[in-house]
Amino acid sequence: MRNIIPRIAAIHDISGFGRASLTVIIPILSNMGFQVCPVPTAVLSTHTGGFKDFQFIDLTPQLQMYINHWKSLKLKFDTIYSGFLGSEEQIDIVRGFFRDFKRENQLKVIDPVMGDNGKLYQTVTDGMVKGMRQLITKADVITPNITEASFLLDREIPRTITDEEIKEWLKELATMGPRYTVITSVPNEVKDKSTSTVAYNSKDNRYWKVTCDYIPAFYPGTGDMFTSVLVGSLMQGDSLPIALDRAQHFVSLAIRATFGFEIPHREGVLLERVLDSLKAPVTSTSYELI
Ligand code: PXL
Repeated sequence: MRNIIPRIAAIHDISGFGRASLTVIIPILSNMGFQVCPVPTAVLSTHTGGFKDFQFIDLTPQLQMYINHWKSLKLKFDTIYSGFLGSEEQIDIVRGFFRDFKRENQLKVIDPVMGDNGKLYQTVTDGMVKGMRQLITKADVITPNITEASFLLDREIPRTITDEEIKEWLKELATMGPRYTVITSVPNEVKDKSTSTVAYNSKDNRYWKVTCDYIPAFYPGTGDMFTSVLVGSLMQGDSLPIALDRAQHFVSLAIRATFGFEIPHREGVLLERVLDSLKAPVTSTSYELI
C-alpha cells in the first residue's frame, strides 16, 4: 500500500528554542504536503549557535529501540532525510536506518550538519566528521554548506571561490556517491556582494547556480530551512535547478523578513511570516547553468 500522504523519516535533533532543526523542518515539510515522522537524535534546550549553557540530552542510548519499534510496525518511508547527529555512534545507527527502511524510488537525503562560518558546532567531534564522510556515500542528495564541504573534502575553507573551483568540489563530492550534490553559502569572487548555492547532477553532468544579494547577517537554522524546501520541492516533482531556486529564494525571503527588526540573530528567522509563500506557484526563477 502506498502512503496517501508521502511520508518522510526526519533524523535530526530537536532544539526547543531558536528555530533550527526539527522546529523548522516539520512546519516546512508539512506545509508542502508531507507527513514528517521525527527520529530525534538529541534534545536541546536551544540550538548551539549563540547560546551558552544549553541543555544537551544525547538520545544515543534510546535511538535504536525507538527505531526498532518502527521496524516492528513495518513503517514505509518515501524519503529519509537526516541532519544533526548527537554522537559518533549515531552514524552507524543512521546507516542502519537507511539499510533497514530502504525502498524502491525512495529519496535519501543527508544534510551533513557539522558546522558553519569556518568552524564545527560545539558538539561535533573529528570522529563525527570522519563518520560523515562514510555516511554520505549512502545518499542520493547531500547539502553541505561551504564549511561542511571543506571538512568533508579536507580542503581549506576559501575566502572566495570561482565557478571552476566550486565545480571541482561538487564533482569530488559526487565521486563519494550522491547523485545530486549541493553546496550552500558559497562565497563568490566579489565577496560580501552576493552568495550562491550550487548543485551538480552527476547523471547528466550539469552544474547549476542560484545567486542572491548578500545580507550582512547570520541566522542559525537557515541551512535546515534550505534543505527542507529542497527536499519538499524534489518530492513535489521539481527539477534540481527549480528545487535549488525555490530553496534559496525561500531562505532569502525569510532573512529579509527578519533583518529589518532588531531581533537577536540567535532566535532565527521569522519563519512563520513567510511559511505560506511555499504554497505559491513558481512564477519566476533565476538559476543559471555554470
Ligand atoms: O541548524 C543546524 C543545527 C542543528 N542542530 C543544532 C544546532 C544547529 C546549528 O547551530 O546547534 C543543535
